[in-house]
Amino acid sequence: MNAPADFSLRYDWRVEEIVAIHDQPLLDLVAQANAVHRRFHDVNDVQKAALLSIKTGGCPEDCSYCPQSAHHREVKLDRVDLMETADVLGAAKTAREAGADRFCMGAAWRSAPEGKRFDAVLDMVRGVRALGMEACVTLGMINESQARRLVEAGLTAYNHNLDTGPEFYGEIITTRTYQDRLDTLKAVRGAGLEMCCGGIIGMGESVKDRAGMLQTLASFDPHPESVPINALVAVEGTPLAGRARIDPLDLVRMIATTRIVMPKARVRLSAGRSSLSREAQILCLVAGANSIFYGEKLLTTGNAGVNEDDALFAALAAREARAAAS
Ligand code: SAM
Ligand code: DTB
Ligand code: SF4
Repeated sequence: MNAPADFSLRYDWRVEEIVAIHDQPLLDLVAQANAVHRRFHDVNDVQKAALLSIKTGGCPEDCSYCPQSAHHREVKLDRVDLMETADVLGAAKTAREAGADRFCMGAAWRSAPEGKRFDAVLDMVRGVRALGMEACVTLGMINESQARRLVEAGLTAYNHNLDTGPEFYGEIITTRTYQDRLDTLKAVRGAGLEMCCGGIIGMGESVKDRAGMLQTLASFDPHPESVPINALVAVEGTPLAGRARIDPLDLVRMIATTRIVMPKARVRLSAGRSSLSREAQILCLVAGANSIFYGEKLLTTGNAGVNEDDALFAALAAREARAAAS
């Protein structure tokens, strides 16, 4: 059945409806997602977002996928305290020169601290904005006052992921509840910040769990402005180290479904991209992804190489442009 594309914005999706979208024949799903994508976006606009870990490791949370959790003692990772502002801004400038227009800074905190360290993050945000880039931070939980100060510093968006559906969540994280995450997202939205919120596939969850996460995200009005979809990077020493890599077509299905239920969002093809072929990545873009993390490193793990990404973008360009470049 080739369902006609529905271009309405809905906030009342049911999990069963989302599962039905996700499970339809792949070519129907991709065609439907691409139609929605074309209706709401310029498909040639694929945003490059750079990512930097500004405070690494030693996190008190026990997220079982995460190499930065202090609970996973077998992980080989050097802890690094909050970086100097000048070094962060140097990295942002380099990323801008390489073609990134969004700079995302991640800190391994349970919740954002107060005092000198929070003030330093505000300086980083101001500095990134002064470079003419979008600025996004992910600092763990924040309260309304911190969200307001981030807005005043010019922050574009706050990233805080739901990670998975509400029913599976407790299998992955025990130190912070789903409701804690929703409260942080409420503070983000309440302050007028753009919301960047998504999750991870490949942790052992079912399609219903994936749909449960999308249903929760799509019940925000307005929908999150950006939705990162990560494929698990199974890091040695974490409890999920033994998980098999997902089938790239599962990622395509997840991205297409995200695009259909949240038509206006920037859907970011995030962690796990380095193990995808060029063609699988292009299929993700056809299915509605319109942003990638660009740069050799994610937070602590490797990303697709910049040379490969430049080749990917060259392959996407018009033939005349490709000929001129060669
Ligand atoms: N501590 C902050 C928090 O959790 O909100 C910010 C940093 S945290 C590393 C940001 C997100 O990265 C997580 O919510 C998760 O979705 C993603 N992530 C972390 N480790 C990952 C992994 N091994 N594979 C895929 N995604 C991962
Ligand atoms: C998101 O959803 N993915 C990014 C960003 N938001 C902060 C982080 C991916 C981290 C992958 C594992 C690592 O490199 O440590
Ligand atoms: Fe800490 Fe964030 Fe990693 Fe969880 S995902 S352990 S909160 S850095």
